[in-house]
Amino acid sequence: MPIYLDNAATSHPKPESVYRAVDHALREIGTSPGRGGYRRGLDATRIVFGARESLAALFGIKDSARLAFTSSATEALNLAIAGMLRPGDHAVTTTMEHNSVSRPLRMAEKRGASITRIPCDRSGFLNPRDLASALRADTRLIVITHCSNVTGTIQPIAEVGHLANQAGVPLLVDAAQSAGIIPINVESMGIALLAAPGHKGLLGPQGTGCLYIAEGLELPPLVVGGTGGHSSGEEQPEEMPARFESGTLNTPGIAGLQAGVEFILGTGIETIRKKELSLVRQLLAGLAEIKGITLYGPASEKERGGIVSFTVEGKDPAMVGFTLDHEFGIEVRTGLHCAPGAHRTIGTYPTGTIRVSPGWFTTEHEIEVFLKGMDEILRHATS
Ligand code: ALA
Repeated sequence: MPIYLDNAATSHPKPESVYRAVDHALREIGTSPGRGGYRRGLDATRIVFGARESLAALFGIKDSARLAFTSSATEALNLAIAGMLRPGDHAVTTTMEHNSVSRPLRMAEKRGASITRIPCDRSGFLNPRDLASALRADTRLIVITHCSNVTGTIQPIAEVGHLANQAGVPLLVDAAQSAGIIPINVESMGIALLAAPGHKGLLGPQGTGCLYIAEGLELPPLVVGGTGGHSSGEEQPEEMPARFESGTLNTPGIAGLQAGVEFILGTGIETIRKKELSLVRQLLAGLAEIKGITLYGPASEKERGGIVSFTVEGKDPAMVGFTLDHEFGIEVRTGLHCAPGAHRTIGTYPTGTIRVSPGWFTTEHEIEVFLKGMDEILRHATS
């Protein structure tokens, strides 16, 4: 088996309970949630309800009905950004965002919204003071990634949340690289909208995600249609979460997602974080010893999620990735990682970086093998 170090793209493998939950939902339940009143239909509804409750417990959400399932974090971010911004509105974001934030914002801009993009420092950090001075009377939204998918930089979300609450501006957090990896509490962090993918740190299958929408926030759905209830009405129902869940939900995916979240709750997010920190520390220390490697992002692992990005002097990141795969059986992601602004910020545009992202199932031995591989690649490069 190859050594998989691309958990920032999709976590793999999954806990056994995730595979079992998907299989059970697909094979034994197999029906649509919220539709049939027969017993298996109700079982499908219970799966979806249970998953909502598990996610709410993980993120400190008081009312799980405020959480809508989506097909991805990208869909959740599109729903939140398109729903919150109208022509003439202003939004604030950073230069470290993934395209799943910056492209919906660009689209809103083309429709008449204005966007302020706050430059981050070379380690990828936002200075909350810059954010405070960017807020205007017409600012309707702050959008920020919790953890950069390029550098792993963890932004000061609680501080940003405090500023946002003081200014009365909703804060939308892209938790693509933090959900299931770094503790998140929407209440204490002042998060009004939280977008998360199911297939990364939450250990669920691809094709799953969710959006938390705080009580009192009104936004239109992206997609309307059948919701299982209120069938006689011509208009989309107002109530959560049906308002944002038209069409048959991905029940097997959601069943797997719940099993992933339950695995996290059972293991403890602090335990998961501790293990990732130790692997990231090992990576940072090992790479720092290899001559010709430049590391990006915060120097301390404590200020990072489970991501380490680097470049190799005189070598295209794509070639290093190819060699790691073909000669050492190690899978990493190379290039721009769909976040060109982040690379402009840290100085690695346009070729990007080599990104290593361990996960819960990564071992110290696998990191050692990777470091040895890098050492060999560098020695060949200079011999
Ligand atoms: N956004 C994912 C990544 O960073 C796919 O790789």
